[in-house]
Amino acid sequence: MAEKVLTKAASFYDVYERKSGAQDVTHYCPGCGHGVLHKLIAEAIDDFGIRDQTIFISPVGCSVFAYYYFRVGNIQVAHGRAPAVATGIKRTHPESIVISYQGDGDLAAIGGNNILQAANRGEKITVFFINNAIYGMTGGQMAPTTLIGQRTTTTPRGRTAANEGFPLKMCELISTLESPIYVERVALTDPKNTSKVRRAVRKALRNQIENKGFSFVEVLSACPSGWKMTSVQAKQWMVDNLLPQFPLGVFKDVSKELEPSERSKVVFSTENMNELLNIPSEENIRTDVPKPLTKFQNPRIILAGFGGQGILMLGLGLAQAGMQAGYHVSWIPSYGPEMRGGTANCHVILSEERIGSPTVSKPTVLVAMNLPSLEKFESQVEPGGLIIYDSSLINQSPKRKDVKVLGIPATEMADNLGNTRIANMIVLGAYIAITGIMPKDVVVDALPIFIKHKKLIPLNVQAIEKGMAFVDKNNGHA
Ligand SMILES: Cc1ncc(C[n+]2csc(CCOP(=O)(O)OP(=O)(O)O)c2C)c(N)n1
Ligand code: SF4
Repeated sequence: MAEKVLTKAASFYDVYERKSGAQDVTHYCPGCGHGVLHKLIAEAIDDFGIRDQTIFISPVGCSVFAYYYFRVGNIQVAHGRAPAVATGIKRTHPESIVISYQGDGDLAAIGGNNILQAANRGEKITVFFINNAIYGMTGGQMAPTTLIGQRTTTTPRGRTAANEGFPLKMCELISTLESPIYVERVALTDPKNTSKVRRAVRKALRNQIENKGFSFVEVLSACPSGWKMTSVQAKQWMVDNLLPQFPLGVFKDVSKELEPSERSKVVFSTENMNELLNIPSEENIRTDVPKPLTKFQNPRIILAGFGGQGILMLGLGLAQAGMQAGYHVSWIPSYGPEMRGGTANCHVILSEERIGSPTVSKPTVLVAMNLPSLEKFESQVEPGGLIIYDSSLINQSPKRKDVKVLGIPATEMADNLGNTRIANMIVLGAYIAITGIMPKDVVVDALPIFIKHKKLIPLNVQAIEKGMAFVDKNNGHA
C-alpha cells in the first residue's frame, strides 16, 4: 500500500533560530491563522520550485518573525511599507518572486495608501493580506476591518459607524482599480475553505511566476487571543460574523486573458546616468588628494543657518566636491518653514567607506550660520570635533571646551566682496583650509556643477580664497 509521509515544507527552516523562544515551533498562538497560511505558502514555494528566487517581506504585526521560518530571501520592513519595498525589489530584480505578507493594521491602516498605490501601478508582486479584524500583536486594538459592534481595546463599547466609520473592504476597493489582475477573498474556517485558500495562494504565486501582474489574496483568519475566545469559538465567530461582512469569492481575475512571459532581468543603461546625476566619471575622480589629519577624516557634518544663506547649497557643494575628491558622499537636506526664512540645515557625510545612513546625529563638524543653529546643534558635536560659526551674526562663542572652534565673520566678509549671499563659500574655504580635507582646485572644479549662473563662479572662487586666507592669517589650522 502506498504510504504518504507528511513532513514540514522544505521552504521552512529545520530549526527556527529565534533569539528567544522555542526553536521547533512558531511563536503564533494556538488557533491563529498565520501559521496555517505560512504552511500553505511554504508548500506552494516547494511545489513550484521557486525557493531560490523568492523574497518574503514580513511586516510589523504578529507575522514580524516570518523571516525566522521561511527558508527564502527575507526582509522585514517598517509598518505598512511592504508594498513600497516589494516594488523596489521587484523592479530591480524582476526575475525574483516577491511576496508582501501583511496584516490588516499594517495593510489597511498605516499602509493603506502604500497598498493602493502599488496595486494601482500594477506591480508584479503577490500580496497576502491576513485579515483578523484586529491588531493582534499590540493586544487587540481596532483595525480598519473591525466589524460594527465589535469590542476591541480601543472600541470597548463596540465599533460604531458614527464614530469609527464602516469596516474597510480591501478586496472590493482594490478590484475597482484597473491594474490588478487577480483579487480574491478566502477564509481559514474549515477544511473546505482552507483548500480554497491553498488554491488562491497557488494562483497568486503562479501569476507572478508567469509574470502577469499584481495579485491580491485576502485571507480571513482567526485571532483567538485578540478576540478572547477559544480556537473553536473563534472559528465559529468567523462563520457567524466575519463571513457575512466580508463575502468570499473572486473579485477580479483577468489572469487567464494574459499570456505568460519571461521574468527577465531588466538591464538598466547607465550610459547617461552619471551625467544626469552629476556623478563624476571614473577618469574625473581625483586619486591624488592627500588625506586630512586623522581627526578630520570621514567627517559627519551638520550645516545650519537660516533660509537664504545658501546652507543647502553649501552642503551640496561640499558633497559634490567630495565626490570629485574620491569620497563616498551623502547630502540630505531638511526642508520646512526655513524655505520662508526660518532655520535650514543639511547633513553631509564624506567617507572612505560606503555610507550606511545619510542622517547625522553626532556630527564631527558643525557649521552654524546663526545663533539658533549654534544653540540647537552645539551639544551634539562629538568631543574633539570642530565648530565653525559666523561671528558676524553670532555674538557669543560656543561654550564647548572639548572641540576646536573657529569664528569667522563670513557675512561681513561677503558684504565686503559685494554680495552677502557668498558667505557660504567663505565658510567652505575656511572649512577646507582648517581640515585639509581637499585642496582648493577640487572645490573650484566642482563649482560649475552646482552653481547655475556661470558668471558668478569667479566671485565664488574669490570667496573660497578669502575663507582660506582667513584661516591662514588667524592660525586656524588644526
Ligand atoms: C510606526 C509604528 N506604529 C505603530 C506600531 C505598533 N504596532 C505594532 S503591530 C501593530 C498592528 C499590527 O496589526 P495587524 O497588521 O493587523 O497584524 P496582526 O498583529 O493582527 O497580525 C501596531 C499598530 C509600530 N510597531 N510601528
Ligand atoms: S495575537 Fe492573534 S494574530 Fe497574533 S499570533 Fe496570537 S492569535 Fe495570531
